[in-house]
Amino acid sequence: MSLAASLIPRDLMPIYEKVLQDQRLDAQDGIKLLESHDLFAIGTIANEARKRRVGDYVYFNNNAHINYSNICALSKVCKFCAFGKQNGLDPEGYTYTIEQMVEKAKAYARLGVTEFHMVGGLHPDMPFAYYTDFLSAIKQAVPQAHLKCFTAVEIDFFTRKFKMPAEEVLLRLREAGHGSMTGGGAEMFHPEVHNVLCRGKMSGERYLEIHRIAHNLGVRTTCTMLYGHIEKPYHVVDHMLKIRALQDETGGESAFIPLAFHPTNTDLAHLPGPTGHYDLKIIAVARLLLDNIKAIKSYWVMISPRIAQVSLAFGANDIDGTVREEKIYHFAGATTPMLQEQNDLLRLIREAGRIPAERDTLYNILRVHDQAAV
Ligand code: V47
Repeated sequence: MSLAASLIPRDLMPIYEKVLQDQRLDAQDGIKLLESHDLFAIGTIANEARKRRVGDYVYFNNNAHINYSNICALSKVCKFCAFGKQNGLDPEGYTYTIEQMVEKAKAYARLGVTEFHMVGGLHPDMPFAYYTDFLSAIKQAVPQAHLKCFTAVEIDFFTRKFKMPAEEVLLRLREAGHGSMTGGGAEMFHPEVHNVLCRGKMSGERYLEIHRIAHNLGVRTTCTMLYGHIEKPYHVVDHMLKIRALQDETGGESAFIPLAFHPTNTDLAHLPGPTGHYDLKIIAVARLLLDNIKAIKSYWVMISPRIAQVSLAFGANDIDGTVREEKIYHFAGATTPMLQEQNDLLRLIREAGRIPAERDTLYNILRVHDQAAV
């Protein structure tokens, strides 16, 4: 028996054997893993799956988040969100002008940023031209940058507000310089959870439909799951398997990012939020169930650089990027930093015994940092 196998308890052994035989796990396997407290065993199985499927590279990129506005028509709907503000009623509400967006983009481009991650609230008043104009103005100012913008929730909002099918919205955004979509807004698909977290918001089915439409147009997306609130293991498994089924169909998801719920300043502030143990378990289960998504991303802003680093031994192979500016999580009281310099990311990855691979948004490798730090 190998050292790894000796760490696996009897009840998880069939799952480990499936991984060794490259067999797909099912819903019951997912629930068994989530119900187990044997984190080392779960991590060992996930790490084995990671090694077999994607090797030793850990991806990161030089990115900057720019949240164009926090004015949101859903600010009273999404109980988990502290970012969205009511139009005209909240002193913390803001909307950047196109000039402000361009200035930010130019300043970040001087720091070597290759990707702008731009999402915002559902602004009830801005015209469609606001979005296409900021895309084209930024693209003109920083032509080399990839504009990873808008969640499925924003795209769905644009279809209703501007009375266009999703295909047309996406094609017009693409003409203006849009590159790919972000994965936010998925929350948790299961109606039992969705109805408590955000009753009245776009459904999980619609999120998946928007992603399907995007993939069919050749627009890549990432996908997410908000965890650590009221969910049970079967809700987590349901969410992941729905994403897996879509990925079987289209192959358009480049990464899965579990988002750790931060309760401060939200309507769910009475909840404690996830622990480090659960963060690691979720990453591991994502690696194991999502056998068709190559990048399982640990978003250090939400789980801290330390847990993100440890998660590299639990199935993760992507540590997001430099980020630089983050509002959604910090409005919810996050105390994590907003910036990790490239050297910080390299150190986290190297100390975990892995190889840092700097990537672009679409996972083309720009540089493998395989030399020791200087
Ligand atoms: O859509 C909102 C979530 C998302 C809270 O695509 C919260 O590569 C935790 O989607 N606690 C935005 N989460 C972040 C996001 C993201 C981040 C990094 C990478 C990518 C990617 C996407 O954050 C929102 C919502 O689902 N969120 N409020 C909160 N209190």
